Amino acid sequence: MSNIIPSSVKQAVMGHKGAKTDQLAAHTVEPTKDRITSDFGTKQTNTDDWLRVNSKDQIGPMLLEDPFGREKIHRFDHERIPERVVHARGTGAFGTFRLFESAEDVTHANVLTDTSRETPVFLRFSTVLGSRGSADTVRDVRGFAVKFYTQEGNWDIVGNNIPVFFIQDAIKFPDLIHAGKPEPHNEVPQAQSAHNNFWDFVQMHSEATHMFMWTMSDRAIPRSYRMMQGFGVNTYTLTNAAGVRSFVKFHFTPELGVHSLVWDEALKLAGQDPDFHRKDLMEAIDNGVYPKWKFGIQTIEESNEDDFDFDILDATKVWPEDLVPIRYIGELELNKNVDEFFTQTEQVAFCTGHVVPGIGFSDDPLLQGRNFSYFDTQLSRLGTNWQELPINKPVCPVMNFNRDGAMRHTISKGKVNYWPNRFEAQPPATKEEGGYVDYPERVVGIKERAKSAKFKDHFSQAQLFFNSLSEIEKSHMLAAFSFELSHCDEPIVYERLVKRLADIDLGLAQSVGKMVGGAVPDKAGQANHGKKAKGLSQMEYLPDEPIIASRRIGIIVADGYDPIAFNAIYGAIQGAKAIPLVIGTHRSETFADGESQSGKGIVPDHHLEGQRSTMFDALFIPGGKQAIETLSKNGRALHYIREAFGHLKAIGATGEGVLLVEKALQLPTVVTSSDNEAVESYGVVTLKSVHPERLGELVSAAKNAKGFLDKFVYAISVHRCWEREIDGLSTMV
Ligand code: HDE
Repeated sequence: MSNIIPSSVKQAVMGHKGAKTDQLAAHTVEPTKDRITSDFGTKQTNTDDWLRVNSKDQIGPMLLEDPFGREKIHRFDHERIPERVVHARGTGAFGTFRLFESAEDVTHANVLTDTSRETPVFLRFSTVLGSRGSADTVRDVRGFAVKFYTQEGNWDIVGNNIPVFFIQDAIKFPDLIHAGKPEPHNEVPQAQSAHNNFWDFVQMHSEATHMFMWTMSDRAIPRSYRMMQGFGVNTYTLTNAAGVRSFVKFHFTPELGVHSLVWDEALKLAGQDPDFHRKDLMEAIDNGVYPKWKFGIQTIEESNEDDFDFDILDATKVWPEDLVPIRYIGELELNKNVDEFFTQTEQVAFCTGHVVPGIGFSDDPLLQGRNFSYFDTQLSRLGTNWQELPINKPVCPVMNFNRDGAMRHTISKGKVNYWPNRFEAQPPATKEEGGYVDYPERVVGIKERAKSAKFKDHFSQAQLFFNSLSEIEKSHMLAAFSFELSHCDEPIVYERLVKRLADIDLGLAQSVGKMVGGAVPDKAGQANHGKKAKGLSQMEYLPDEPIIASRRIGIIVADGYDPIAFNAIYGAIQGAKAIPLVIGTHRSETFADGESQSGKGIVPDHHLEGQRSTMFDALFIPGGKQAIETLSKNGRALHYIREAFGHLKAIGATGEGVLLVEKALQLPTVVTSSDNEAVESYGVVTLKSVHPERLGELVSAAKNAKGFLDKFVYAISVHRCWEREIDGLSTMV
């Protein structure tokens, strides 16, 4: 049942071409049927036995002389390169950036003004703290690094899924990362901020407060890379043709809405499927459900720089959308998976310093440090000539006299390697010819190690963020702090942090304090200003329509399942571009009710022990008397339903399947089934008596729709049934 990709979609995926993919093709080798050779091309007769001196019937010593044996082991010994010092764990894909509105009023960058262009991109998502082999679903910031291969050179936005950062000045980065990474004495814990050192550091650096509020929110446990926002975070600049400069922040907003896992699910997935996010991205692209983001800019004219009560160059602050609206001007789509992980996703090298004419930097003290760091780190990770690696090459011509260095590939002809020279070498380009012109900025000041006064406000926006969250998000934040601080065993760490929370919200500080122990504050440190802002709660980012495209829906069956309900729902899910996956009691042929003699069974995609409920967005149980009798005696099947309910997922059941849900949940208020019509209660959609007409066609999914299918699809599209949590039902199963 697993081949759900229509061939038309497959062709579209395979046929995707672009300037970058064409360029990469020249470096790509297809698998061949050629005989194995050494690295230098000599065919081998035996690749299994090292050359050795044997005596009769007795194995003898191996010879160092064997060049093939040595070559193979030597190549293997040196396969690893240093992992990224942060953001080591990641995954990437190719795509296309399209502009639908010119931003020529603020920039002369062609990539942001020429609406007829399609710019190829490579996007790498990552976690920050974990090593290359760590799990995808840990609580952490996610990297969102985009390389635009523009006709004027590479432009990199090396962003995150959270719009602010922990520190204001790049010089603090090594301390921050040392504090967050595993502790030095025992290399524990992996990929977690839940430890003494992290909370010790961020408490002592009050500028980190705003950001740690975000990492304790659901933003740090995304459901999918495809369902999170991307932010450039730092303040860049744009300059228009008339030479007027604006400050800018970059935004990517996902078409599918912003959704998260629930914490218990994230914890379990880290063990059950550490590659969950990687696989999710590949699966969506393979199925032709291309992830898309709207691309937006917030701009502030240079002359208005001082109009705000925060410094617009401070990366610990957002520019509230009520003050500076986002203008959406383009769209980014991912449409091609990588051909090889190492040479593409691992070797891709992003640098904040890579900008194109019309885009520049500001004096943001974090950005300026980053401009040094990214270039520098590529040297230790990839070596001097990293810019020549196929994935990093621009699609436009490169011409300069940078030469040599280890592993130089390009063969540059000619007698000179300098400019100017006695030949007809071209001078550097003028602005009109597309040359990069640095903005002529007057800089006068005192050389000192200090930042301006506005950088000292560390709590106002942390309060703004907290106040703007929904009650559900706030309760998740309380749970997150409780989890994290309960992993800190030094009272000085959690007591101080609870006290810090009283600078944001006294109620939050008291609730966390009670959970984690130690003194519970009785008065606020800094009074909460009570203000809220638009765009901070992720609940604001739902898709415009009730869509379920790319959602994974598990259909639980056993021998004797009801084929009418099964086929109707399976087909409808496929029609809505979601992914139906059949879960059986085993992965061998399973027969529908009355079909066991016909020999035409289905082979489930998985069995109940192989893939857990955590891997699906919703469950459907089609019923069938014999099937439900079997499943009622199967503890794992009952646990599946209970767990999915606890994780607030939509559950659909028809016929005898309703009895299984009743048995699993033991919550009479939830399964309020009726014989003849579809009923929805707490995201559980049931229909007792199955008739194709009552199942309905998928016409218009909506909460008050009549048919079973419309109701079920709507319940999936809203992502989670929050009412279960609000009414305290999710913890009862
Ligand atoms: Fe990074 N960061 N960073 N960072 N960062 C790296 O560069 C650094 C910061 C971000 O998928 C490193 O190539 C400093 C903010 C992403 O390959 C390194 C500072 C934001 C990635 C580095 C920051 C980021 C990195 C490690 C403080 C969000 C992964 C490997 C001034 C806007 C890129 C590498 C990829 C990677 C330095 C802060 C995002 C060491 C010094 C703020 C998405 O150069």
